[in-house]
Amino acid sequence: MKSNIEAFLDLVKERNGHEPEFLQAVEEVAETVIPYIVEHDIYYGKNILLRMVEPERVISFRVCWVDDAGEIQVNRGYRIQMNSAIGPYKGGLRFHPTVNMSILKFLAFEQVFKNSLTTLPMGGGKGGSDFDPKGKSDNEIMRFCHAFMSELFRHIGPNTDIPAGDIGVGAREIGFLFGMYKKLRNEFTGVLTGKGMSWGGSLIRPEATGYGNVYFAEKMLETKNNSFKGKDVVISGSGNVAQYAAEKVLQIGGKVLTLSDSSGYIYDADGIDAEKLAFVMELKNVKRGRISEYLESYPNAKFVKGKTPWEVKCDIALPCATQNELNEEDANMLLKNGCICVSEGANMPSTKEAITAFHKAKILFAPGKASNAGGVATSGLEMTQNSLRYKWSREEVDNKLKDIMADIHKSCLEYGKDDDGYVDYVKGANIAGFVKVADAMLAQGVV
Ligand code: NDP
Ligand code: 2IT
Repeated sequence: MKSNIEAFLDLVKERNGHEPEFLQAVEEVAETVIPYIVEHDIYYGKNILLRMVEPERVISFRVCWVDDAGEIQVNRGYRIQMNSAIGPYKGGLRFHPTVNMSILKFLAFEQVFKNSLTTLPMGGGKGGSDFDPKGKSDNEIMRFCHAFMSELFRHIGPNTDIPAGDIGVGAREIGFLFGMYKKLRNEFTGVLTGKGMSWGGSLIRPEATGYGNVYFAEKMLETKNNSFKGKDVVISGSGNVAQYAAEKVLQIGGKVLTLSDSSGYIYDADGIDAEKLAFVMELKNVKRGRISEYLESYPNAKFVKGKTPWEVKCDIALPCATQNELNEEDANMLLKNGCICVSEGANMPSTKEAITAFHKAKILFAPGKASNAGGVATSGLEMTQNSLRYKWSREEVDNKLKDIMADIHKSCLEYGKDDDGYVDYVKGANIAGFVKVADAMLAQGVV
């Protein structure tokens, strides 16, 4: 006879067979949550997980815009409104040529659990476009964002669905999207988060995902009476999450050895210090250059083309670029080199096989839905400030972020401890995230 997990996954595969990333995210949750459901009568037999894997609504739309050469371009826009049991849909927008239904459904599904873990009242959603921002002028970005919002505006709102940034969507894009929303609705509301500081944004939101990931890793290390002090840290990516993860690691005494982008990684054996990080921020955020250009200013470093940084010996690894960027071979290399802690800043950067290797070796491993939740949590704090028409200080927001990351860590311990005392943070995050959403769904009936 098939197990409950197999039967469930067969059904999900039958319906979504062509969506590998979505199936990967669902499988990870099913394997940890179904045994919990089976043991708890209030959840058993209610098809709750089957309801949770079906988006409440999927919106797909055409985005037409004119490029600088006068050519008409056509892209696809999406918004997945996954689950609103505990609050309005909330989650980022990704602009990247790989964006499709599978990627966005995996991200939206993870978002539901992540948002539940933050302790704030936010449902889960995700959206974006297959638009490629690389090499586009500011005017092209603006025209695309305006065209994208000229359809999305009718599906979102400050009490309905509140998008934010993700890969390819940062402060510049949020500005253009907000401008068009405000014009079309004639309303100044907190409909997007990650806004600029002079027009409703929250202090610490730009830093929050990277900082939060490091706060979470600190909590994990504390359980082993350990810390970042004097540790070698390998980071992938060089965008928003990677930059602020690096900044926080430096502030608490770690040494950052690598950063990367989709072309390869840089390895600086002397460490990427605050001055070098400021250079990277200018290079990536203002000049919109490539990470390999780091060598033009710091020729002692090396650039390893076409590879990920997991082959560099380290104590702590922070994958902060994209999904499935760390596979089984990478995991084994990290373990062989003595890595004691992996904390995901990106969404689903480790493959299933890599996670199994970390668990087998019993090292500290945090899944993104727990460790990168600081970004959306601070988005939640931005929404609160918008509703209050008030602004908290940097210190107030940072303290709230720290408290939230500590609470998420506590929830993982509550639900993730194995019999031998090892903490399975994947199990902990999945079950803790599930319980709150499932309770709300049960209370609201079959809708
Ligand atoms: P950015 O667009 O700021 O940066 C993305 C970085 O990842 C870039 O360095 C980019 O390199 C690299 N990257 C993207 N795609 C690939 C790829 N296919 N292979 C290798 N490298 C790649 O995005 P963020 O920093 O905001 O997001 C990074 C990750 O963190 C994503 O998984 C995102 O979902 C997750 N996340 C983001 C949050 C946020 O608040 N921004 C919150 C929680 C999670 P290149 O320039 O070459 O494309
Ligand atoms: O994956 C994520 O949590 C994000 N991209 C941030 C979402 C948000 O609404 O701030």
